Amino acid sequence: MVYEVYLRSFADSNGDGIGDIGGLRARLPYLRDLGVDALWITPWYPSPMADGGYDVRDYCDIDPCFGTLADADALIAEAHELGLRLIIDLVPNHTSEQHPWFTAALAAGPGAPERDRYFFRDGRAGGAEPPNDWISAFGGSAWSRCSGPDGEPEQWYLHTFAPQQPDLDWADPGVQADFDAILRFWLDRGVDGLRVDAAPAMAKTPGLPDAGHAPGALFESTSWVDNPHWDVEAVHDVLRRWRAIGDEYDGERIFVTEAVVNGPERLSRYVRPDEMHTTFNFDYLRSAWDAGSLRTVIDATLTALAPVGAPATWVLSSHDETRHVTRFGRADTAAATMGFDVAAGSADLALGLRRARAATLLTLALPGGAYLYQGEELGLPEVEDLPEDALQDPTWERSGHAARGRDGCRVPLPWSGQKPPFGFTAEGVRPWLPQPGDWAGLTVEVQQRDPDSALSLYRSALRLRRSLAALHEAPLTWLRSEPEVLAFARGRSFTCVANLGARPVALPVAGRVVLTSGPCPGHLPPDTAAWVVAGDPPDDLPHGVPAPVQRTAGSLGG
Ligand code: TEU
Ligand code: CA
Repeated sequence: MVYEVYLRSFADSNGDGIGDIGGLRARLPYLRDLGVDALWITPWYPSPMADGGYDVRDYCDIDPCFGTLADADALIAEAHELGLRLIIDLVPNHTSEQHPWFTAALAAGPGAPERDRYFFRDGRAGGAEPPNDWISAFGGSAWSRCSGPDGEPEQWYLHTFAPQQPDLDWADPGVQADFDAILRFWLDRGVDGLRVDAAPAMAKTPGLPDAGHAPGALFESTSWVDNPHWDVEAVHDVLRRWRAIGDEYDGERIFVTEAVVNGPERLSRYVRPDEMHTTFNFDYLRSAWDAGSLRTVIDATLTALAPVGAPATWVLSSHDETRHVTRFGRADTAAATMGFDVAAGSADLALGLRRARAATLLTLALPGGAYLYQGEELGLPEVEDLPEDALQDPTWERSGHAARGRDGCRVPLPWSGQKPPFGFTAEGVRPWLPQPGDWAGLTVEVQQRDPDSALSLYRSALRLRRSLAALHEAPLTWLRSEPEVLAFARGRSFTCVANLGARPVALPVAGRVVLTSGPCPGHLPPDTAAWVVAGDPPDDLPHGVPAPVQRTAGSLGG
């Protein structure tokens, strides 16, 4: 299980209100105790932070607000000592507008070779209109116009994300060679893997033809077919090149791509044997809380990955998505894109939490790897009422204030205490995003004492997941169940049952219940999941599995 650390919001060690490497180092034992195998850390490079660090000014250093290279080295060493592997975030599609490559390209002027690293083009309509109809993931055109030294408007440059994030042209040999060196820089320092940001953006159809986007179209890449700026075949040349580099290193160095593409078959292409090891499964994240949809996604995922032999991944939340406690508490439980779900309506958080707990047991029982986003283990909801003047995500401005963006899932974690900053930073310091005043009951301090807390559930589930051999290797087999129930076996000894319907159901399998996501008074209530093992429970039943008989080792449904 890989734990996503959104560094700015994890823990602050120096009292500036921004999470940092020191804060993470201090909390590594917490992550080990949670049962994490590896950490993925969001970008920590020097950055003007126009997009939370996904706008990189220097790929081979650490931003002073996060620490130093020496801190990074210490983190890698300490994580390894605790048996935790470390995956860093590589942002190859675009740099910061302040990267020396881009400032040099701007200064060199139209036609200069410095501009070949990026996409500079003349505008249409005598220069006044963007070169084509491509759109930005944060809203609006994907092109911005630059001005010359005299202030006169000149060429346009491409940015799939914010204007502060100009796209690199990966057909350029210099770009390719420089990133080879960047990969080696970090692999040499001992990182165990790289998460490849926005991988489908890394190739464009030559000639940059129009995509045919309708006016006002959103960046809905899951529905695009033959799009000239997303999921273009040449992306895979880059991935193969990197895989070859990773394979030169000792130990297991892994790559995981972030690729929001059109369905499992397209996704499976990112994990062919000579490409990446794994890729995030956004179809699972986007699925509604609905047995039929989830079952379809699970089957389609496993079917598409089988021929390429890559393990599946399962993910419910990330720093880009509405937290799933909130999502599952809404009338429409499917995920929207990057905070473009402002009209989604209010959420019943008690319902959302019940479903989120059930979803955790479902997710952790599926074959393959799971990703957990920080705070998910605390059952944190999306913070939907951040004051407008606190919002920092470029989506907010780029959408003309139509979408609040992703800040609501990035609020700093509550560790301890009764009021903000809840141990995230020094007492009296304002975290970079304000925390809700009513999170005292959600802190790590409170939850680790409560056997019924979300944190205790995650610890128990992760502990069991390690100890139950069936959850490591055995394939998934669906069991006969009511349509609104998901029931599957892993091998002969383990079953997961989740009731997504509105009525209680009898547990459709015999065996001993080793963990449930909520109270199970003789049956499986709505929005509840259970893990059942054949025969005796394993000797090392997780500590943290609470005493109430109906929740553990009781036999459900007779
Ligand atoms: O996200 C970008 C990305 O590829 C997807 O999130 C996709 O654009 C979206 O779901 C629409 O289909 C990554 C980072 O995770 C995000 O935080 C950054 O803002 C972005 O890249 C730019 O680097
Ligand atoms: Ca700090």
